[in-house]
Amino acid sequence: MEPPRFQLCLVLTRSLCRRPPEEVVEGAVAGGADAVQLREKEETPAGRYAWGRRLQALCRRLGVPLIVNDDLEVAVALGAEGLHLGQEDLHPADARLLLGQERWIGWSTHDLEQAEEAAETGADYAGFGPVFATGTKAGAGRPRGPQALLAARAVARVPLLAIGGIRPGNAGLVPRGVGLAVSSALCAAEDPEAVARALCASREPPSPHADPRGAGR
Ligand code: TZP
Ligand code: MG
Repeated sequence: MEPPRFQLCLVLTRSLCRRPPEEVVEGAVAGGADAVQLREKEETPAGRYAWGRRLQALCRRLGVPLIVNDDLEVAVALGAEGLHLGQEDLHPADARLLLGQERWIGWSTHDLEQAEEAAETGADYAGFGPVFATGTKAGAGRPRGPQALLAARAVARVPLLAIGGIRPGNAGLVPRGVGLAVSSALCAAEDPEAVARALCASREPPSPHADPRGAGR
């Protein structure tokens, strides 16, 4: 399978959502999100699966892939398009044995060594972060910053997704060619579509007619 080149992945946790989660998904996708990750750390596998069924139906209707965080069994049971694993989860090479070649595996990385190693694990893409300070992930550690992301981009041989504290005001600091994975800025938004639109606009080269002072935060 071709590695995924996501522009904006909505990392969806229902407890963070200000609006009904389905509306967050619809808004984010309307604003340019091209993938959804189901991230429900507090759920039981049964609860994750039940929510996953509903979320998957919505993602299919909207035409975006669903990636399941952490839970290989739920990813397999759903037939989700992908599985996202952290450093303390099953190793991507082991997950691959069960998941097969037709599903994407993402791997969270936090330093250059891991970013470089991602391709060897068989991961199809790598997250890198936290780039900025985040309150969403307990123990995420110090922000790595955009410079580290730039260095990670240079050594990773898989597509990279920046994660951690990304919002419209700082997304422009994420280097070109690196996608965005965003949770709270989208989930907690009053208007997820507008936030997604602003995040995606940060991925585009500046228009020659743009106001040089920039727009928005
Ligand atoms: N991994 C590193 S930071 C983070 C994860 C899952 C949380 C991202 O959430 P937010 O709210 O976009 O900072
Ligand atoms: Mg995990």
